[in-house]
Amino acid sequence: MAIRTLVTLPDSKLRLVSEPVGPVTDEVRTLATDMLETMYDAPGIGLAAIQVGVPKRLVVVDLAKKDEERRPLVLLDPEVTWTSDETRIHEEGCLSIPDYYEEVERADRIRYRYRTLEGEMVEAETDGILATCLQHEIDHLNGVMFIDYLSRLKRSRVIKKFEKAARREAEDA
Ligand code: K2U
Ligand code: ZN
Repeated sequence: MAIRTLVTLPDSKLRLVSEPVGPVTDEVRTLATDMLETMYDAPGIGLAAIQVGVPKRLVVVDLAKKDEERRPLVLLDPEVTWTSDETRIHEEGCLSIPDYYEEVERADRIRYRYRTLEGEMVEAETDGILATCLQHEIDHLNGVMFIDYLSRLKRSRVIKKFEKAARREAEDA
């Protein structure tokens, strides 16, 4: 078990389109375990493998509150198969864009499909924060981040802010 380093803006790795997971090996199981540990430590309620630098279509989610029993979900090659016309607006953040939150409008309900670590195919429908989180995470697998839904001005400002911070860090190193 290990807490892995989070990839943050402006790292262009976050723009990669991740590859299908393929066979469930011990390496995949260890990655899923490490992703959950990294997510709980952050803390967050979701994490995509690219956020720890691995371009594989693997997502972990756990909506359990701090004082609740953990309910980890590991989704291999997840896909959104249907979205409702109705939308909801939710304030989003991202572990790869620390301390930046903006409202994003997404489908209120979704149907989604994924493979489990045990090799089963699961299809389900959800709404609310799980629907928001899964759309956010599956976007990450396609190199899309929530700032891509903002105005060009807001997006360029936040990217410039992180580019400036990265330059400063490189100069101080
Ligand atoms: O992908 C990530 O960076 C994980 C996000 C997932 C997430 C973003 C927006 C809305 C729901 C889930 C982290 O969990 S960021 C922390 C967070 C938690 C709840 C609401 C907003 C942000
Ligand atoms: Zn994110």
